[in-house]
Amino acid sequence: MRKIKNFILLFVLVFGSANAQNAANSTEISPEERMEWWQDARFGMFIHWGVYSQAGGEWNGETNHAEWLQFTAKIPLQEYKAYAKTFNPVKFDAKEWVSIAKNAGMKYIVVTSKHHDGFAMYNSQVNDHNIIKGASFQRDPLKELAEECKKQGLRFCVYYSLGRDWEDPDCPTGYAGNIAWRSNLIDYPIEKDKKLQRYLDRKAIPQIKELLTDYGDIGVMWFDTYELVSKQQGQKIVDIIRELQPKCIINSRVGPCLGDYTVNEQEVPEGASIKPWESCMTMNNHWGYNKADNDWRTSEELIHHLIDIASKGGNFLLNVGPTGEGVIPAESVERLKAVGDWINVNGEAIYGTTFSPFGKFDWGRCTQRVENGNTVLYLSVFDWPTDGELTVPGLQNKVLKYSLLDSDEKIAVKALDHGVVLKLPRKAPDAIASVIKLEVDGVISGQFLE
Ligand code: FHN
Repeated sequence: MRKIKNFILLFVLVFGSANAQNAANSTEISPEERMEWWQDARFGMFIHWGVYSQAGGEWNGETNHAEWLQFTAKIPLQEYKAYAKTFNPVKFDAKEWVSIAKNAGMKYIVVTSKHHDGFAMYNSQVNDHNIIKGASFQRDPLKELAEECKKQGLRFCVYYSLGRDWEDPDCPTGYAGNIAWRSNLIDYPIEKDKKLQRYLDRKAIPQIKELLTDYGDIGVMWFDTYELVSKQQGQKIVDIIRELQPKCIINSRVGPCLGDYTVNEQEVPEGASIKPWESCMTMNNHWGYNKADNDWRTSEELIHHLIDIASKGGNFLLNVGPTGEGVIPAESVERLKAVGDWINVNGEAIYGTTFSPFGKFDWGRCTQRVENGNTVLYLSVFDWPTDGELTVPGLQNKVLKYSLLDSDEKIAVKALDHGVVLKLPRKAPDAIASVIKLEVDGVISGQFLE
């Protein structure tokens, strides 16, 4: 079995681009061509921002709410609509948000166009439950973000809550058999009368079409919580997207067994995968803004997650939850600056690389890039050896070039029977992760972890 996996690994690494080129000559777009920019990008910003953000997690003395505010605080729809009317994020600045993402080394942003509350954060013509007609803001933040992304060279992508919508009367829920578990039973208590197709036809599909028509190139349609959406209903949505924007990537939450890549939420898989995948993660414990939540992941954790995910062939979608005034919390900005400082020096170990041919090392992680028939390995060392020696078990290929990414100090390489040992400076160039670059002869058909 391992020989088959190694062959697939070799084929993907060496011939993937040829396949994309063939497709580029035809009118069809191959999956490899569609995914190319995204797999090279490796790192994006997730933005959970809506009416709920102005509560900062607080409601009637409770402090653990966030983007689920309407549901968890049991707010009747009319009261929520009245609350939405007060939403006026006067400090929102698309240029500032996109600059923060760009300086962090992020290559795309995924922003909530409509979360489970059914409130459109853009100028939707489908109904008045949106930021133009249903709030005080009178501006279209998605339009501003789309334009700013284009100016700064990031891909603009949108999140859409597909199977949960607490504004629409025909949105039943029941993922994994949990009937009505995430439905709005306050305003629409008779679950059995709800017809999902009516909601899809009346609201979801028209809004998906609006987003793919009025906001320029959409890098990814990031669907969430498909709940009772069938594979057939999901496939129809995929077909609509392919028709409107063939290059738009679709994640796996558009329906059962559908989509261009797999989503992992708040976790990093143990092993690598040859298929495209993404881990999305919060910086504290909430997606939407919660002012009481000060349980922040450290910058070191975030940088190690980025490297670990890339070493397994995945993308890292890291979330921010801006305030009701439209400000990204200082704690998030501080961490994103630290990630940006690291990636500014070591980005070539992340962008355009793919999974480690060796799996994980106990001292850190490895990413690789095949160039002109040779392999460039990036060893990201989390635990720098105190004795100045680092063993790379399993590396049998001849080492042609070797250096530190973040230092001019010299290193040495010595071949062993089943790997190499590197002689390193006593002090790590970077306290969080120091990168050693090795160029080796040929392609490595190492072990491949599923
Ligand atoms: O319920 C949502 C949640 O609010 C958040 O949007 C996450 C992001 O992936 N998705 C759902 C939970 O899986």
